Amino acid sequence: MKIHNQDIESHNAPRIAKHQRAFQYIRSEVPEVEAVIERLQQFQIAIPSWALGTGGTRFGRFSGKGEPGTLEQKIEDVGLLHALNQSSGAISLHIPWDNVDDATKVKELASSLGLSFDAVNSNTFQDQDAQELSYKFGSLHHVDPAVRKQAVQHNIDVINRGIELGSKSLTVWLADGSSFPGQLNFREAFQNTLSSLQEIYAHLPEDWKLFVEYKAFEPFFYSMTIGDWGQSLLLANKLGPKAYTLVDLGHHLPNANIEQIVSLLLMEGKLGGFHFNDSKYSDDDLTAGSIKPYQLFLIFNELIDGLDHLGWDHATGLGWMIDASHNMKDPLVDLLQSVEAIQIAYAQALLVNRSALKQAQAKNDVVGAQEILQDAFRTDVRPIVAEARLRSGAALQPVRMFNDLEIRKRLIEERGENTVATGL
Ligand code: PSV
Ligand code: MN
Ligand code: MN
Repeated sequence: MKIHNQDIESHNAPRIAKHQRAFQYIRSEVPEVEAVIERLQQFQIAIPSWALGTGGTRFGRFSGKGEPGTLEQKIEDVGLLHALNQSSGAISLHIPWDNVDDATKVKELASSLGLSFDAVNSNTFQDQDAQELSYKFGSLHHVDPAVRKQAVQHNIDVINRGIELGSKSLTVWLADGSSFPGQLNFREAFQNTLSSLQEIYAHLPEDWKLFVEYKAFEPFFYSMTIGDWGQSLLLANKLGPKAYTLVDLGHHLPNANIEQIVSLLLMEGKLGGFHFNDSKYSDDDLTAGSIKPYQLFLIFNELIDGLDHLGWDHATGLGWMIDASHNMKDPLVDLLQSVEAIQIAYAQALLVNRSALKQAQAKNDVVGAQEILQDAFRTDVRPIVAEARLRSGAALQPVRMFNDLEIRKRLIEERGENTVATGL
């Protein structure tokens, strides 16, 4: 199915007067509103191809209906999201979950929907049918050089796929680690990982980036070979200028100060990509902003401070991606909610009075600094985000429009009830 301009206009028309009232008020309160709108219009958040179907829990999977069964259908789903919010103009692929038969056709379809390809992801955390050697005991860190070679080759294949699609980055996340003390020699595991990554790095085109994602736990529970931002940064520094750390919000030990991590990675110019989601316990992959919206705001506060300090463009300086999994809600609705939560946090952080904050910090004015942050966080920026959507030709209320147009019902009619999208 396709969403037409006419559909957007019919959705917006009855809502415009109420929106204008709310927007006029916030405009009178926030002098920099136009600059914020402009930034929001430029800001695109990539949708993960693996989050378009219903994910499982450790105990079961209750597949949704009308899920995309092919890469083309996944791209169409992201096209629907982008038509509704004009802020999801990119897709991040996971290979081989995404089977790219004809890259030219896939690229054409994506660009007809206004989409580009963000980072391509390799997968050496599962064994595939035709695969010779197993990743049960890891991939790039494996004790057996033949397994490492196979995993390196897979990453090179993924880079080549990405080149065909116009992607500019590779994300490597490894399920390499150990579950019992003594299982691994930590130093050798790390060195094996480094030399494998060096081989992959050697195949990166000049204008590409390599994102090294870390995770403290899961699937292994004693050690992960790239377990935290320090280990990722160490690798990125040793690899060279095209290698960066990728922060996934769910990959830290409980209560980690992620905003401080982000700040220091940016200080080093080594933050490359982001996986947005939210969590209460671990890698819960819940809707962004659904559990800890203040943390999301504080992260954006540091992102803006660090990007501005480096002189990096907000929209293109980092790879902005969602990494989520849905087993309760319609995946498309959940993704619309995530994008909006990210935009809200970004807009609030743009409202922080940075010069006043600096002055408060210089005077050790603890209360003043806190008030400045909370003042921005407690501003209801939803009319600003809606105005940015309106000006970009999107829906004032994307979730509402998704429901009113009965999009899922129409996708079920097209694709059927018994559909399973590839992914976790
Ligand atoms: C691992 O938990 C992870 O965050 C990595 O980014 C993977 O590519 C993705 O999730 C797989 O679902
Ligand atoms: Mn991730
Ligand atoms: Mn994860």
